[in-house]
Amino acid sequence: MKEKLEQIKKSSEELLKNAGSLKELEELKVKFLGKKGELTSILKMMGGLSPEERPKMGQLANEVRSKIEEDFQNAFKDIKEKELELKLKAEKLDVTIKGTPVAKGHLHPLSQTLENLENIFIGLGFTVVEGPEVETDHYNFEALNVPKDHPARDMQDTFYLGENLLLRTQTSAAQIRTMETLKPPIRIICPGRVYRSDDVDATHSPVFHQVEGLVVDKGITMCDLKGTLEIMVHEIYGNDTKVKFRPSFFPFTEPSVEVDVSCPECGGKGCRVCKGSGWIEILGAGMVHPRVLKGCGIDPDVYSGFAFGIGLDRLTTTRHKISDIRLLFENDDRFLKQF
Ligand code: 2NM
Repeated sequence: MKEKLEQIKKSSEELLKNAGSLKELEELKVKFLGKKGELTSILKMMGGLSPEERPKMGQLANEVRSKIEEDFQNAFKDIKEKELELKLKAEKLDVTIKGTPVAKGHLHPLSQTLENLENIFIGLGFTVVEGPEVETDHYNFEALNVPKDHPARDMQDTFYLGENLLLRTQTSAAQIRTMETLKPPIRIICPGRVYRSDDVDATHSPVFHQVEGLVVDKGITMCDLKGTLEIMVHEIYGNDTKVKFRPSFFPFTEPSVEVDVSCPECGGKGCRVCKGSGWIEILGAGMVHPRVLKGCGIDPDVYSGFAFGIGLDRLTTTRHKISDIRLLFENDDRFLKQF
């Protein structure tokens, strides 16, 4: 029996040395220490020993069992460490290797200019209001004091979608709705896409963008209009830019003006961009016509207001010295990347 125990101890030591995986070890553990394992079957034979031999053999058997158990524990520990080491090696990441650069996008130059304008006017206490692109004849023309026979209503200039529906030719409709629903003081800007049946060339597109502004309160004058627009121009083109107000005509304002800025290309000397004049027209404006105020339920004897319409596309092309408006709509990445 003693020999048998020694032999079990030896063979377990031998086999443990060669075990290469956790699975193999588990199998060996069952083989030696399990309920039906070699050691257990030896211990079952203890009953047949004489009373003198039994304690000695018992002690030896316990020693062998402890030794084998200890060996297994150590073997488990070693293999686990080895396996972890292998796993770490296989999954090793070199965090110092350079990554693949991902091209960063940015806002379209029109969106950048719009964001600039919105921030300027929000800083002056304005709120941004938006409206639908499909409008009724009433909001696009009638409420703006555009007479039935005005040339702007002509089929040639306006995309009609039906008897009364059309693609808005300006964003004023949103301002009319605001005047109908809110009491003065009103300070809003309405940015958005507008449509006119123009032929496409370097300075015209049937789809373009406007930012219209409106202020209505007691005692609003032309001075408020001038001061507001000068702040905007200086923010967009720089403080050295000169601003010129020229008399003009719109059905919805009286008096009306067109606003020019000194040419950002030549500084006013005259060049190809300003067609030699030294000035570039960027917006139309004026004092809101009393008939427009009245139509919205605002008493023109108590309140007055100014309004303006900025061409966002023109503002963007001139400030960035872009020669052709079509570049803004073609989405050529090589062009857009520059802004
Ligand atoms: C322009 C020029 C001048 C304008 C007028 C109004 C409203 F709704 F108050 F009547 N909104 N925008 C206006 C005035 C627009 O665009 C060149």
